[in-house]
Amino acid sequence: MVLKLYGDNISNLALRVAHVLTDKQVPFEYIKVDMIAGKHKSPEHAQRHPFGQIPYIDDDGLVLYESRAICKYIATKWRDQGVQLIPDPNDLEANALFDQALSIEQNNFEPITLNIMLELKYKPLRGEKTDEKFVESLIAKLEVKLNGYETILSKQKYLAGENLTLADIYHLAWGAVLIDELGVNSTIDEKRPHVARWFKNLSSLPGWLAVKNGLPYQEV
Ligand SMILES: N[C@@H](CCC(=O)N[C@@H](CS)C(=O)NCC(=O)O)C(=O)O
Repeated sequence: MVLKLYGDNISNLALRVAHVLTDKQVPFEYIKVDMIAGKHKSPEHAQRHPFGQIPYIDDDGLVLYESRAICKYIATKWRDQGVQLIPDPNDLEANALFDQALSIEQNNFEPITLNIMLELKYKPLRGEKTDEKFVESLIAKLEVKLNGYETILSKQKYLAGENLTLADIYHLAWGAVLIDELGVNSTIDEKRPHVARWFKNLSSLPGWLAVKNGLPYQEV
């Protein structure tokens, strides 16, 4: 049975999973869970995602949520096809550096960029007022974190070493929105040429370009 991805084009995390499925050349059905209509909170979906969120997948009966867990599952199951996104399981050092890079994204990047997104994008969509002072403080925090990124990326091409991994790709979900939609690019500029080179490279990955503006949904 073809893998089903439940998501919505307004969810960048659903697009994260679609990106990885595309890179791994895995055919899938993309099923819309209309977030604006609150469908993700319906009993039907809550049965499959206990937190009433998207994305989640159904791969022949295996229902999996949490976008990073989904992406790792896909990259592992279809290891031998498409773009290689995880290290060789027998390479202890490469896996340690991969785990480190995953942790960097989850602890140093997402908590800040997600909050900037919520303030600048989602609050206005809900008719709420952006807290400009909070955004300023978040951007100041992001600047400091990006100095750490600059140090790492001045020595290697990607966050886990010389090869692209899921850890890099995970930055696109919020990073691309900040830059493409919200114009928060003062943080990624000539002050940090290695971060700029890295992010430009990520933003032009074919898999991301194929999904970033959303995908057609399948009728169910
Ligand atoms: N850590 C989760 C976060 C999932 C998440 O926050 N999804 C958003 C859409 S991008 C959502 O469903 N928000 C609605 C809600 O949390 O009620 C993941 O990576 O999948």
